[in-house]
Amino acid sequence: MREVEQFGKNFERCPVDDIVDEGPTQDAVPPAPTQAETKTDITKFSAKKGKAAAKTVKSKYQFQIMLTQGIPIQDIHKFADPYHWIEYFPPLAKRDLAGFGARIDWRRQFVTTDANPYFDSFVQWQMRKLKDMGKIIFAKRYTVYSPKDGQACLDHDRASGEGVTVQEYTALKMKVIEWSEIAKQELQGKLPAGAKVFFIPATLRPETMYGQTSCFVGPTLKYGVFQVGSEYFVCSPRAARNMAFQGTFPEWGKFPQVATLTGKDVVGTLVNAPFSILNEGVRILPMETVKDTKGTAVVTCVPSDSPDDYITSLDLDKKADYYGIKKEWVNFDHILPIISTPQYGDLTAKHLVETLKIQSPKDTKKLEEAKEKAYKEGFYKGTMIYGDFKGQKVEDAKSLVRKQLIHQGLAFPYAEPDGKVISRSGDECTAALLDQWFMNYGTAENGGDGEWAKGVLQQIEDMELYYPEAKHAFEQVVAWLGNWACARSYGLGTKLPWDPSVMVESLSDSTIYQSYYSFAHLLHKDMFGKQIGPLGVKPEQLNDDVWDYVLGRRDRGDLPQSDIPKAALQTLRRHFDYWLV
Ligand code: ZZB
Repeated sequence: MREVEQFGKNFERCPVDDIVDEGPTQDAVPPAPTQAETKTDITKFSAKKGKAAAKTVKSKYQFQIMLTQGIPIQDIHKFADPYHWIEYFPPLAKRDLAGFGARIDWRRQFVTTDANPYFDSFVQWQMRKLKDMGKIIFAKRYTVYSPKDGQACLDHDRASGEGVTVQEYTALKMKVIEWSEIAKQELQGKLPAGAKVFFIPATLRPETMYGQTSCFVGPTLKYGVFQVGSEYFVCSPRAARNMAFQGTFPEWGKFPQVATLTGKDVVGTLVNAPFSILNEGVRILPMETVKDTKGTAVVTCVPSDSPDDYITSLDLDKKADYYGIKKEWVNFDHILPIISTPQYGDLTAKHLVETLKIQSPKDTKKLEEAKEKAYKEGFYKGTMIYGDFKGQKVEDAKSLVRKQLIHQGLAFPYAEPDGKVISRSGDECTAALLDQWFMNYGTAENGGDGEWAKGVLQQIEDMELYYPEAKHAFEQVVAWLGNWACARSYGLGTKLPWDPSVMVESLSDSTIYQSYYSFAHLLHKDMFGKQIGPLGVKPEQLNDDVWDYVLGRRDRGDLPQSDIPKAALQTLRRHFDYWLV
């Protein structure tokens, strides 16, 4: 629809530069794994191959993808109507399946969504049933979101970034005590007198905050000073844009920027580091490897547990003059043991930097390895040896320290997509905190009540599978699945029965749809359910009691209240029962 508006009905206004040649491209290479599975979400399943990866043709726009599928250009605009898709493709699919030699019982064909009123009724029943059972809940959750489209951007709505999910951080509020000289000049007249300004590092390790010795910025990166109510935050504009959709700023989607600063200009600024033993404050220092594509581009420095921070601090300490900083700003002699681990002792970062012989902050490969090891050992085997949760396992202390920080107004939750996601409308997606309907699949660890997951895990346990890895893979999916957003506001689908402004998401209505094949041919003759089938049942006759009966939720003898003849009900039930073991 957007491309038709943009380029005209036959896409005649698409700039020539944007028409790209066909041919294999980088897209053919599976995307790099998103966020190593070694952090807080250590068990997270990350799809390495997907539809996006399988596409071998470099096509910038949807209409170009369709052209490569052989659809004539003058027909493409018709696909702006979602119903055109389900008219257009089924005959082609049938042709190809027949050509392929597949033997298919075409009497049982049906299209899903409300394009077929019989199937629509079946999905509505299923959704009501799940809601009554407490399996569908309404809650606020982080979701990959396209500001341009004004809605969640699920996997199949993405031009790139399939499989990318949301990573949650703790955003720390480091209050400015004294600006560097250059920053002071830069900010003159831009902030009210006595303004409360905070540097906002994003961390995955709130439990290590006791050991902060400084805070890093990328010297060449651009930072914004953003007004957040009566306070001001310093972070990358990209991070501020994410926060704008998470309720951090007073107005949804807005992140007013009052000044711009370059990283090197703020070096030397003294900031308060919440929970740090250095309560007189820590200094902002330069770190070349800070990326502006991750977190807030402000990184708090914990040299006891972060190998990157340890080696950078060591380098800054050794070459203070070269970096134009004062040696005492680095606090290299204030490294605090916070976590004790069986393998790496109580200064994990130092141990790993030394044993892996990491020489400089530029040893990126070895540092990546060290970081992964530090995360794993710290999270699974570490014990707190400092702070309020001394003696407790890091696994438990992590969220307790985070809660404390947030509770005391020293931090707030921050989330972002853990990789770049571009929506089909060409928008770079953010993470947004949205009210949503969810399938309560989650385990206790990943946001659900755990009940459903427990049952599923038991069933997996009881299954005899040919490959033991398959069992493991199933278990991983249960751990990763979390609460699944099951509704969306556009496209095709069955309307959510109690909230018709949204539609059942396309995977959520597919979990038991296979059972529909057992009686589809009895209900309707054509795939759209326009011609009534041999039992003479009309879609409006299919109330919830009837579905309960047909799908085995009532005893065989317990016929539902319905004007469908008894024999027809029993036939439907028998066709379903046939497949039960
Ligand atoms: C404090 C801290 C203490 C961190 C620790 C780590 C560790 P990751 O793991 O690569 O996803 N970080 C955050 N933003 C950036 C950025 N823009 N550029 C470079 N580094 C960044 O990144 C998450 C961690 O990397 C964050 O958590 C932050 O440093 C840093 F003991 O905050 B952390 C083994 C690691 N230990």
